[in-house]
Amino acid sequence: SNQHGDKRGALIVLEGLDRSGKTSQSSRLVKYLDGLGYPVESWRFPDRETAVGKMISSYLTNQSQLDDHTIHLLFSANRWEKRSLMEAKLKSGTSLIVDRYSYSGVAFSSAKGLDIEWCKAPEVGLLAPDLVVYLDIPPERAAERGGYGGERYEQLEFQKNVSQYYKMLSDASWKIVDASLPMEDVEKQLKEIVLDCIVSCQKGKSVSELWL
Ligand code: NYM
Repeated sequence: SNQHGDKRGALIVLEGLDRSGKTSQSSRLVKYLDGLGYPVESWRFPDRETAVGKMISSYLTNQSQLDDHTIHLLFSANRWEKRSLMEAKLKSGTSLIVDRYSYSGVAFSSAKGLDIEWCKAPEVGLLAPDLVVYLDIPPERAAERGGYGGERYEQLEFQKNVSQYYKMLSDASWKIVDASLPMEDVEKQLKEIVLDCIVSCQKGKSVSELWL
């Protein structure tokens, strides 16, 4: 039993290309849900604070070089090291809004040419999201948004390739939001979709595992 009457939290993942607005939208969502009195936390992957996360961060900022398979497994390990805390939070009634998850892992590595099934394998057994929201934006539009920050992967041609892999990974359960709309419109749609999910998880839907 937990302090929220045994109601579990929802695992909600935001996915999308770089500069699709995930980070701004996730902080708006957390403020909104918090205001409504729902226990909620904002998470992101990679989590650059852990030892593994520091290796990932140094790779992304071009301070280190790693084989494509190696960095893929580090991204996955970075999710595995958070799995038990994630489960505990959900069970205690806290919902998590997660900026990127396994879908980023598979889409970005597959876009480099790694086999998609090989990429999915280390994700098997991680917690399955209750909801995946895809912030859909044409790669060209995303690239126009104040430019990229200069990290690895932040290049138009590569992002086009990533978007193809996201399309392959998506299924009918994903909620696709047009992320080229004004921020306020995206925000409004997200609030509705996410609130619905939190309410339905409270009704007792159990937590499942990847890969679905
Ligand atoms: N990325 C992120 C991956 O390649 N694999 C993963 O598993 C995850 C979680 O890292 N370009 C890529 C996508 C981004 C980059 O993410 C860093 P962010 O959201 O910019 O910190």
